[in-house]
Amino acid sequence: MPANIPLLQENLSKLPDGVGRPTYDRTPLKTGIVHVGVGGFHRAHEAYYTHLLLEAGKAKDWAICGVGLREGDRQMGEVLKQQDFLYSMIVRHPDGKIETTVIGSIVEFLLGPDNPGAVINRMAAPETRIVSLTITEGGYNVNPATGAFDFDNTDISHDLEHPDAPVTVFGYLAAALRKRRDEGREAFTVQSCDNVQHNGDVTRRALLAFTERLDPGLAEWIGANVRFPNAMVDRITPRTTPADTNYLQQEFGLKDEWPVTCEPFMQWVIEDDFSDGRPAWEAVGAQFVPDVTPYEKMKLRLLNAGHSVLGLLGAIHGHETIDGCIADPLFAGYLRDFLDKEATPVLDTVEGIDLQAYKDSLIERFGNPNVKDGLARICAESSAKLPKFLIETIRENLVAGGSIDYSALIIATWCYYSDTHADRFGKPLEVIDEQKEELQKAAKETTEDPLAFLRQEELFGDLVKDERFGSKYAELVERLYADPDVGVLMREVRKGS
Ligand code: CS2
Repeated sequence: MPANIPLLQENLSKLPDGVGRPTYDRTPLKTGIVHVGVGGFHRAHEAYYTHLLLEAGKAKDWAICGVGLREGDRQMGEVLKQQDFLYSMIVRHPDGKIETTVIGSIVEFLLGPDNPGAVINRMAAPETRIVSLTITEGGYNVNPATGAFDFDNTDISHDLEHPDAPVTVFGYLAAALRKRRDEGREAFTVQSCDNVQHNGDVTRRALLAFTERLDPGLAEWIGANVRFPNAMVDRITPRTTPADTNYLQQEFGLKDEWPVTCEPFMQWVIEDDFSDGRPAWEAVGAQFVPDVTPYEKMKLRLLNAGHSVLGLLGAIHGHETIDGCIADPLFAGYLRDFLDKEATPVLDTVEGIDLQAYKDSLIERFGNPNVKDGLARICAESSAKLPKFLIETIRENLVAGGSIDYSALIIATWCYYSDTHADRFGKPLEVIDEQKEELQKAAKETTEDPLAFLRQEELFGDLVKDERFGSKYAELVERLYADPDVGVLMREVRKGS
């Protein structure tokens, strides 16, 4: 395809038939949602649900203003701006079918570091009724073991001292909500879209802890007026690669600087608890339920934990993607056993949810050979993920006398990975983690003290004191350090169970 069509509103009509595009008029849309953290996931999930609703003519007041709070968000803002805030979503099916759609629900983007006041004003504007968040598991600034808000964070101290020029999401939310209160407006809903159990409650507690220090009167107003719906969010969204941009170029002559690619599956289960109205997302597949607990627990402890299982073991073994792991019977078998023998027994059974079928579908989704989900993305920020995805499962199995061997090997592998930053052949691995240095320091002591990694209280609480877990972990980590061929240990764990 020789043409080279830059992605722009005025070029939409020039795109070949194979590309879906907004058929709604974007000009009169009102911005009802301000979203903090515009990455792949937001663009493949909330922004897509909202796009579908705009297509159905049901969301004219709910277009999205993207917000970045970090310097690292600048590039996304620039690309979106340059493309009239349009981007392509490439959905890759397991049978090779690919669907491409240009999404039009984002209509604006603001970067906090450039102009904090503009972000505060946008959030405080009368038409804004929801501020939604994908700020990652680690973004809630709470101690993973105790759940307490971390006031030692220097950015939080900054925001307490400079409430009109904040840098953290809590500073922004507090400033915008204060403005709304002072100007006599309704509060907006704060809607978390992160993989955190009871993500709404966690956001609420964090924001209240912060504002109580800042301004107790405001905290009281927030407590009484702001709603924080809990939600389970799901769609596997790998990092965009040059293969994605090249695909659009070659197939359609379309030049999009930053498309998003994802699997066909998507799910969004939300508690219907909004301060000032919401889009009718149920019309395009979202589920509104009174209590999201069973859904989120199931998803975090099966899907997300399952990802970490494959990510950590697979990285050390030398695999590169999730589908590559599933194609290896040892890994597919280990994952299924972990899900059946350790994750499932401590999940509540829920009427209407068939856990066996859910697990079957997970393995199918992970195995999608066209979604090349890199293990580096999965392993990134494990220190924020594992306390939420895996460590609770271990703790509950210890109480119930259940199996813990599969999990012990995963933690041992995490230790090895944090120490060596290399796979079993010595090939360097990309390690991205806010706690990278602390993790490595603790892991390095393993040869002297096999339990050193487990002694990190912030991550593991008092797990190290459990004799059964400690001795299994110590045995596995020592063997892994002696011979990092993790496959041997995986086979043994499976045999022993
Ligand atoms: C992944 C998630 O971050 C991770 O490790 O497990 O990003 C996962 O792909 C999504 O939660 C799927 O909904």
